[in-house]
Amino acid sequence: MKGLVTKKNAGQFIVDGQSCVARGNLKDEGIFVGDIVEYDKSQHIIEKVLSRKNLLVRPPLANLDKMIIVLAPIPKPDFLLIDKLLLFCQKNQIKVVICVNKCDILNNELKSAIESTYSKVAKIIFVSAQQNHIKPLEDEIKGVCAFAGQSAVGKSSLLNALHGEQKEAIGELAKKTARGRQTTRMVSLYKFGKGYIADTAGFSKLDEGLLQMDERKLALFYPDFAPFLKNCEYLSCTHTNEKNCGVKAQVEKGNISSVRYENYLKIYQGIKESKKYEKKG
Ligand SMILES: Nc1nc2c(ncn2[C@@H]2O[C@H](COP(=O)(O)OP(=O)(O)O)[C@@H](O)[C@H]2O)c(=O)[nH]1
Ligand SMILES: [Mg+2]
Ligand SMILES: [Zn+2]
Repeated sequence: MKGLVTKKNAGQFIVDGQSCVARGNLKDEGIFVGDIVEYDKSQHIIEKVLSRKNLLVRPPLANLDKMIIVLAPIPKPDFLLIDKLLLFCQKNQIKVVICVNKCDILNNELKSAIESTYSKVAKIIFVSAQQNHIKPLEDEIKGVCAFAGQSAVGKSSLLNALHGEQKEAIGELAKKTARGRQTTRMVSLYKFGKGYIADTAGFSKLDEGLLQMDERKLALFYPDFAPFLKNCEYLSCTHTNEKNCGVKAQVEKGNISSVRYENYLKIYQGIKESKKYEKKG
């Protein structure tokens, strides 16, 4: 039988609603929530973990299909963080939707700023957890989904709104070990409509080191730069200081968002610097 791991706790796994343990030759640490496993239904034993399309470390979650990047008018949107999250998803075959929460207090100026920055990059939806206007979000839950975004944008509120009455102890899952040490926060998956949603409000930070990419390849992960890369004079153009750069030309014309481009330069520099640290050890 194949099944999905939806919960993990102290050597116990929930696979398709059944409590299972891992066969002796499998390490518990090698099985994650989100894993598809082969298991013996009658003996409640996990036999094998199938290959994953991605694995996130913090919070620990395998096979993420879609990241819901939440932003809001308050706190002021951190477009650099959003761009890093978008890159991370592009690189790890994770679909994204940009979910603008608190649309009850959203003004037109910010709405158009968000749209002009991201409409060529991702689908944008507008919701309000407070007013229970969450239908556009419900429609996006397919496969394994998880929230990301700055603190206080309303990730927990949206999760609660989705859960409705069947509210779980969201946010209270941090557990102490017997030794009193704080363990990594456990993630669980909850069935929701056609998919699952992770009860995590993680992914609020992302260091360039985590992106683990070659800064010279960075632009290849920008769908909004893609149509113009062929206009660069040099094949090896990094779109930073070169003359006759197709990307820079379109930033000047307003066809590429200058916010996206400025952040591109920061991330480019950030990746270079994170590599210097790695070399120094
Ligand atoms: N006006 C408004 N406030 C909201 C909305 N959703 C959440 N909030 C408020 O935003 C604050 C942060 O919400 P929370 O869910 O804890 O954010 P998280 O840190 O991303 O999990 C709380 O005070 C919520 O009441 C909304 O749709 N509209
Ligand atoms: Mg929260
Ligand atoms: Zn260029």
